[in-house]
Amino acid sequence: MQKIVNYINGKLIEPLSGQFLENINPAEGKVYSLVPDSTADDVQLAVEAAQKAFPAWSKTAAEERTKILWKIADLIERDLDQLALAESIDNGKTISLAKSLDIPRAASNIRFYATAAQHFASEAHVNEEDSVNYTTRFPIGVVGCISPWNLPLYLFTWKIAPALAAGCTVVGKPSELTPMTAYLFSKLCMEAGLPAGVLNIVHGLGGKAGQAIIEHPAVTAISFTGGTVTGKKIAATAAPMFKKLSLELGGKNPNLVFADCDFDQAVKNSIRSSFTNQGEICLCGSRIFVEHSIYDRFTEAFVKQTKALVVGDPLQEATNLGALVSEMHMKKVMGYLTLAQQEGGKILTGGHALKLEGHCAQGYFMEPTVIVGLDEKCRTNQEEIFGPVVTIMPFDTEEQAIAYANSTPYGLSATLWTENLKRAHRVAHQVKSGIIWINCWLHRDLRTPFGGMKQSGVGREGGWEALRFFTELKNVCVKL
Ligand code: TXE
Repeated sequence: MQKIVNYINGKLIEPLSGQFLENINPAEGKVYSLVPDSTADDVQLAVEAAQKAFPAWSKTAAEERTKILWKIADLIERDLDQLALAESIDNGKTISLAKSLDIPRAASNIRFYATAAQHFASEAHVNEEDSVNYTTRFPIGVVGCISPWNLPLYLFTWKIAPALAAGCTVVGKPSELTPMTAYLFSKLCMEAGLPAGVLNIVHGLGGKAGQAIIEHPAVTAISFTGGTVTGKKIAATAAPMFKKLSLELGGKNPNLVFADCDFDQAVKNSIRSSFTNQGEICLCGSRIFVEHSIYDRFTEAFVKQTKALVVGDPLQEATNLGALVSEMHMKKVMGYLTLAQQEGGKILTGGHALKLEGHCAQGYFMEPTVIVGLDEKCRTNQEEIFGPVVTIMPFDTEEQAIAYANSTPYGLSATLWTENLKRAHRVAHQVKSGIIWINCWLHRDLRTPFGGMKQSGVGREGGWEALRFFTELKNVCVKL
């Protein structure tokens, strides 16, 4: 059985305890590899390596950092097929999505920050009368980057690329449910000549290895993506230690469809924003609000297209939805279907677990599910389900649509469908979300700030924001 190991101080090593956890292929429901059950001792080794590497890496010329990161991106592209296959097996996502989205985006993340390192500049404030201030930024030190299971290599690289570009050294921890591509990535970093200790990857459980990273006094900043409950716990540990925190947490995103939309585009893209990656994307639009006059027509077309989606073996190119990430997660998602019905919801399509044939017979598959008949306040519409489940509800006025959109504790993203330009801007300004997409979804420009309001997080990733996060400011005032 394949053993994943930690990447510490430039070497691939087993956890000090010798203990491993089972890593399951969710499409087969079977253990297929072992992942280190790392402890605080492994984290200690990783932090020491990162501390040792920090002085040299933080002083390495930006141009040199660019060259190494660029090489890593080249290697990801060279190994695209192998990495996509590994991601699909580890997570249950379709191979087609891993090939078209996850792995290409991992390479883009690295390339984007490889070049950004050279364009990051200081500010100056000149007082004509008597002084000049200049504000410099220094890499903040050893940082912790903790990522989730839904977009494994995509989100892991989204954090470590700006950290490394800024001159920080990193202790990273991918999700214990999807560790494989981060392990393959560590080999690429070695091949690209990343100096020892600059990036360290410690595998293991969140409450053990993850918590040890958060608690370590030498880790100065934490960039975390995951559930809101975990985010609260991390904030409670890190805040009294005055660590810098970037938290990208859950979402319960509204998708507002106005009667004046481009109907076909709205339906087609709402299917994407509902069910891409089995609905396991924090940006998925799980609450669809449709203007009354087109509600019946939209619902009918949406259900028809949902029924046409193929749930199946993630390794088949024709599959639209693969397996959910774990048995536990599938039980959680299925539990919400029971709740939705108790709350008075009617399932128009889906609602069942699926038993596939052949090697996927024991996998965690379920039908994409559409629910109607619920109000915006019920638990089904307030809590993050994080699976292929959406609700559709009608609204009458623009004000009502905005109120519904803002009715949850979350504020990550929102999607609007309307051909009325004034309305689009008016609504965009009133919806309390960090990201608004008008007539599109998951249309990303890596320069833009990424993150949420309210319980969807603290801080923003992306563009300069991430480089600012991984650096510390110093203002120097010179009296003329
Ligand atoms: O995430 P966790 P889980 C949501 C989604 C999902 C729920 C739980 O609703 O059902 O979160 O998923 C590490 N200290 N999202 O349990 O636990 C953990 O090992 C330090 C939304 O998988 O938040 C993993 O590496 N680290 C989300 C990472 O945190 C800790 C994507 C995320 O795990 C830790 C995924 C601790 N105390 C789930 N506890 C999104 N917004 O994209 C856990 N971890």
